[in-house]
Amino acid sequence: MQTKEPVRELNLNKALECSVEAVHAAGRLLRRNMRSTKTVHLATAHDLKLELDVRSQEKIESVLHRAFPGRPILGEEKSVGDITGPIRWVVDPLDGTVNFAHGIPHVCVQIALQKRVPTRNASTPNYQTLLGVVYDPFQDELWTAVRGEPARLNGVPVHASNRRCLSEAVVSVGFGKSDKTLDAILPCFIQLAHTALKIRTMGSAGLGLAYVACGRFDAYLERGISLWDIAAGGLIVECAGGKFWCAKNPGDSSFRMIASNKGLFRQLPQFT
Ligand code: LIP
Repeated sequence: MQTKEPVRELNLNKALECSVEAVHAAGRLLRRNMRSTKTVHLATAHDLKLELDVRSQEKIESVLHRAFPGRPILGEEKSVGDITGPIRWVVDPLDGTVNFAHGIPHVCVQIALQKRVPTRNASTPNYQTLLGVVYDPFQDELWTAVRGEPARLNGVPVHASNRRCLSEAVVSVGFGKSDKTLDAILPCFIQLAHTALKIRTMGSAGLGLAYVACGRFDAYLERGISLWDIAAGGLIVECAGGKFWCAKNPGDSSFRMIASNKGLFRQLPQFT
């Protein structure tokens, strides 16, 4: 059943509660299977898709649909319902799949709630993120944000760092999945390697953004990234007083993005 849910009846508190329940349910599944033999559904030059990506999304879908029947889901593994409608979930059931496949406990589960906003170009609907949840099941760290309210880590308000000098900053860079995005980001990586205190590349965009929000990273940049990788974390960065910028890459559905504290943003390589 597909409902054309009126945006005014959003009940963000209930949406936040069921998002937290969903990421915890998916997190338990990932923790249980961290040391199991992984079934690989797809392997490319710089990426893997696991059966557990699908199982995690199914777990999330069942929680979200129980609370909000018929609300569309734009998910990394599949989409359900009309994802161009007035309201939608955006779900990354396992962000950091290659880390997880290699037993590296640096992964997260992400859920965002978005509403469609007016745009001049009706053929490409525009969305605003109202709510974001990022959960690291191995550190048991839950970042949450509702637009207009403080970002929180395990319920405690967090804020982006206040470092103003790139030479004092820890900057994370994501390398994406294709040679094209690698070639595009490497010049930034080299520039930052010489100018920042340290560079880190960790393999989870959601945690990269969450770390900017709580001041562990001072900035995070990536070129070829999907909406589900950044929707929740981007709002969390903004609600933590940081700066989040993203733009569609020409010719495909990926994004380039820069997240940082307010003081460093202009010192970072700006993506054309
Ligand atoms: C990953 C991102 C990461 C990026 C990887 C991959 P996935 O998401 O979080 O930042 O560099 O290529 O896209 O595929 O593990 O959900």
